[in-house]
Amino acid sequence: MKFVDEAKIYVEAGKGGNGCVSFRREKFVPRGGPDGGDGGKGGDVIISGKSGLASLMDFRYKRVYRAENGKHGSGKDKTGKDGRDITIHVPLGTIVYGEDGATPLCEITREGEPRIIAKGGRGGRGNSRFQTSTHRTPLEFDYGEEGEGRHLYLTLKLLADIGLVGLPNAGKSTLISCLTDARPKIGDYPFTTLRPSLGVLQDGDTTFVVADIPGIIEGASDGKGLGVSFLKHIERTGMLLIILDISSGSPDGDYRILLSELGSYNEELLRRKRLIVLNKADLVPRGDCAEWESFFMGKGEQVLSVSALKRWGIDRLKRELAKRGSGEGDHKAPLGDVS
Ligand SMILES: Nc1nc2c(ncn2[C@@H]2O[C@H](COP(=O)(O)OP(=O)(O)OP(=O)(O)O)[C@@H](O)[C@H]2O)c(=O)[nH]1
Ligand SMILES: [Mg+2]
Repeated sequence: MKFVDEAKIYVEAGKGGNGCVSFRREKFVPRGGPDGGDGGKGGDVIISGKSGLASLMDFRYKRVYRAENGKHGSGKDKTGKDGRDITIHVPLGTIVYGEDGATPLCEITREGEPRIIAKGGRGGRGNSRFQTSTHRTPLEFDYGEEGEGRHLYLTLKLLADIGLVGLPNAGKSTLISCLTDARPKIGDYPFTTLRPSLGVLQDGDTTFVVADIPGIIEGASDGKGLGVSFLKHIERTGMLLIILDISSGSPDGDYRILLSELGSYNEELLRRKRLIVLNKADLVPRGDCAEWESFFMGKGEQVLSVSALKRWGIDRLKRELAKRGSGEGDHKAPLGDVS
């Protein structure tokens, strides 16, 4: 399955209702004046941010969004009803482009903040609007205006505070399910995770959004495995957790591969705050943890050993994240912005 972080949709606002041509018919009033009402306005198509959504998957199944047309005007100067607007809910971090895919129309970064992306057509005027002192039986009316229709191209970069990076099978998904409310699929085979998912880590008053992404292998930046394009989802995180399987036989080699792939994707990721998490500590003798910890500390890294499976060291990890994450506020999404 391909990760869906891009979508093309077509939106069409409602057409305005037509104006009406009508004349009063009343008893004892032989020639009543015009009383054709105006048409109602077509509904707008609105786009709005919604926390809790983490992918553009839904747009794969429904690609066309139409707002309701305005109703036609009618006699007795009755204005047609306005068409209902429709609101398209997109995940926070969605960038909306026009058809060319190059000009961003808007970026949705907050919950709510509805924006009109296609305007409904105006209702047409009924014939009573055309009456003048010399023109008493007007037959003129307007048709309702067409609603705006446009193709949109949506892309999503997840807004996460912390990104989990590791080789396939290192235990990233197991770890995010310990740290947060997310429950991604866990499997004892590589590439269990095919698309990024988000979880919310709550520690006291602090809330972080953590992103679990597919595993990276050597050569991923040249397209091996699932490639590295999903790294865009962690490009804006404030901190990276480098998850190494301590039982793999070569955590140092794994570490080098990961840094090299991260660097090939974007040099800047290497300067990002990071913490090395040595996972699967339950599978090795205790002394090995201490040795690898000092090995990585010798490289100037911050390091912690945990077992995501047995939940060893998880509380300590949470505390570390809370402490570090609160240091620099630049990437930290404010509370209420997160799902
Ligand atoms: N013994 C042990 N096994 C673990 C630990 N953490 C994860 N595992 C196991 O390792 C396997 C892979 O775990 P996942 O969480 O799916 O790994 P992942 O890094 O998300 O893998 P991909 O999504 O394929 O990249 C599963 O069988 C887990 O049960 C741990 O701390 N100790
Ligand atoms: Mg996984």
